[in-house]
Amino acid sequence: MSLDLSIIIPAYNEEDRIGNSLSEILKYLSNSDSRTELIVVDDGSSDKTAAVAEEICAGSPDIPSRVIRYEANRGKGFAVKTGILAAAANIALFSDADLSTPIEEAEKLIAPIRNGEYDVTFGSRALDRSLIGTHQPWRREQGGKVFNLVVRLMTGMPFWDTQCGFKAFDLTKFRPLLDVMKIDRFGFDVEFLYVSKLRGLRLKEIAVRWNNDERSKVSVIRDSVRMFDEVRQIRGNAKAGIYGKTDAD
Ligand SMILES: Nc1nc2c(ncn2[C@@H]2O[C@H](COP(=O)(O)OP(=O)(O)O)[C@@H](O)[C@H]2O)c(=O)[nH]1
Ligand SMILES: [Mg+2]
Repeated sequence: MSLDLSIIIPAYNEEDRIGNSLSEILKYLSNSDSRTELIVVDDGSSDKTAAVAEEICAGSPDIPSRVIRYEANRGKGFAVKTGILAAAANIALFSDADLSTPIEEAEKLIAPIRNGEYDVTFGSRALDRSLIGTHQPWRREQGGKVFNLVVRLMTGMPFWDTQCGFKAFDLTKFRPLLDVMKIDRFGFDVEFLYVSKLRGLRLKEIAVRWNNDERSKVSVIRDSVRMFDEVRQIRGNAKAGIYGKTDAD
């Protein structure tokens, strides 16, 4: 049976949240006629994330699912890339393990890819702020705006929210680009979008609902410093020609 969609959930120390989220996704899938597989990537968790995920998945044997696990924590970017390499469908969606963007929003991202209109679609909290129910803490939200401004200035990309944990890809076009992707932690989203754009894929930022779950795993200081450094690396890689050339070059 061929699959229409692979849903990828990167997960790091998510034993408290992932059970509910996977149950919701499985319920959503059992009510839809899309043939979808669910791939959980346990990013070197030190808790029972993988065991919880396996147990929930085993409860829905009709829906193809698997849990991939590796021992060392490598970062969300590495986890998402691992999921993309394992995906069997031609379209993949990744979502944060806390479902801050409800899984019902998936169709907004997938339909434009299925229709052949776009190659990469990504959720945005900046285009229609009325869709945000629970906001991130004030500092985090302001930090996010500053980060996106820096991304715009440093990469020239015209997007307003590169960091929402809800993105979809035409894998026939996107998977070949993974070879040049270098960023393994939270800056990976910027590299995904930057390289996709550079290599001529069609990108679309799409307003989605968002209800922040306050049990964040992000360490504001450590992860912000890393993310700014990753954006700097992306710019350096671009200048060094690591991402390949555009037609204009
Ligand atoms: N913090 C963190 N999250 C990771 C890592 N690898 C994968 N993730 C996943 O990245 C997603 C976003 O994390 P979350 O704490 O919800 O971020 P926030 O909502 O932006 O504060 C979740 O699905 C995490 O489980 C990692 O190394 N560190
Ligand atoms: Mg979250």
